[in-house]
Amino acid sequence: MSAIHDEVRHLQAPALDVETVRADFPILAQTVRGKPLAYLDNAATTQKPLAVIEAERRYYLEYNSNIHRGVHLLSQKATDAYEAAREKVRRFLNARHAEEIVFVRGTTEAINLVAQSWGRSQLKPGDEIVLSLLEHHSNIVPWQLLGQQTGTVLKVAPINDAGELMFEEFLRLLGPRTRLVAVAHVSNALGTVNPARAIVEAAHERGVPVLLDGAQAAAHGPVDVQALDCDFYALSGHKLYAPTGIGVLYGKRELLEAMPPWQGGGDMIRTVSFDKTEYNVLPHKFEAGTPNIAGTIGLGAALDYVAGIGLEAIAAHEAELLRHATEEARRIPGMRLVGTARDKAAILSFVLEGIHPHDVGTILDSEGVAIRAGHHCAMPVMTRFGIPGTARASFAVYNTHAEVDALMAAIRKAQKFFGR
Ligand code: C6P
Repeated sequence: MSAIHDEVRHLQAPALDVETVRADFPILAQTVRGKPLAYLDNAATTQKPLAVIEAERRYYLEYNSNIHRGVHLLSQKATDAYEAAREKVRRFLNARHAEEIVFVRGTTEAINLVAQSWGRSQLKPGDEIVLSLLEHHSNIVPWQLLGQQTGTVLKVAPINDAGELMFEEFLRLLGPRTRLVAVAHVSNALGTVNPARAIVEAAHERGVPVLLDGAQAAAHGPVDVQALDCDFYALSGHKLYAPTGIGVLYGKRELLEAMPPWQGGGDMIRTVSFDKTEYNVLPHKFEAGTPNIAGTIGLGAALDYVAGIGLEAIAAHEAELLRHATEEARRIPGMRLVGTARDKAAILSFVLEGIHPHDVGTILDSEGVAIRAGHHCAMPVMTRFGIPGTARASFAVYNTHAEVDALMAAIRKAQKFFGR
């Protein structure tokens, strides 16, 4: 993975005992349509380890209560666990301050928050936001909505045939009206790792802040927001072994402090009268209403779990799975990889000649192999390659060589079924 992840490859990552890891995920030990499940849809969402399920269960069984409100013991316990999770996220991202960590529903909400709070308060008609062609719809549509509200304009950096950002073209788009760069750290459709550090450096040289969409990066290698020096970083817990409905917006403190709240309600205020409301301090200013307390505690447990294995070890394991899968894929006539960037995360997107990706997905499912098929909420990427969609296998810490082999066997079966 990217500049920071490059270093990872050279570290002597401790070997990962995948069978021990799998024992933490009982859901994997099932058969699907009479075949052992090979769950290769991790870019959509990962499975949850027992430690995460247990953390949520314990919260509901032992100290379910609202936070930041009650003087009673259960509320204090819930508040402590919630704020402890914030500190775990701070450590995970190596953020400077815990107030820079805002809990949101996921990456989508994080980006919408920046668009509606920072964007709406800062930007003027004709101001430009630079994206890449690799973006997920969650990093396109919020900026289009902002454009309708404020008159801002999108500029889109192209990608080459390998699915890599064309860096020179990207640089050319940074002009006097550029106010923000918002790009994926890792592409969900192709697995391309963007040169995040170089993007930030180039943007900062021109005084432009950068938002990184880390939805597909955070589970696959260490992320250090201080080393990246990005201004905003968005991620989803559910792609990181945590529950659904919880995610994170990291923002540099001075930026978050200058931003107005985007939702009003309880917890985000200090005083309210009908004449005037005084807002709460960071990060509570952005956390209106009762949050996903159980999910946040679950996210904290997931980060502990990942730290226990080590992100370097996870990155090395997944790199090996991707290497094996890529090598095997190249042996299959009629199978074409879409996205062959030099720097790729744990995603194998492909098309089979003459077979619609949805049909590929259906046949693979009948073999117990779970993948995603379609445009992956990245339609501009599909348009760029002139295809309706791809079949996408995506790997996680618990996947095995045998599962990659099951994927390849199922692909050959699909080809046979369709007479290819
Ligand atoms: N991609 C996939 O199968 P949410 O839905 O808010 O947790 O994440 C949105 C999102 C934003 N950016 C990127 C790069 C993403 O990959 C995703 C989610 C899933 O690829 C579901 S569409």
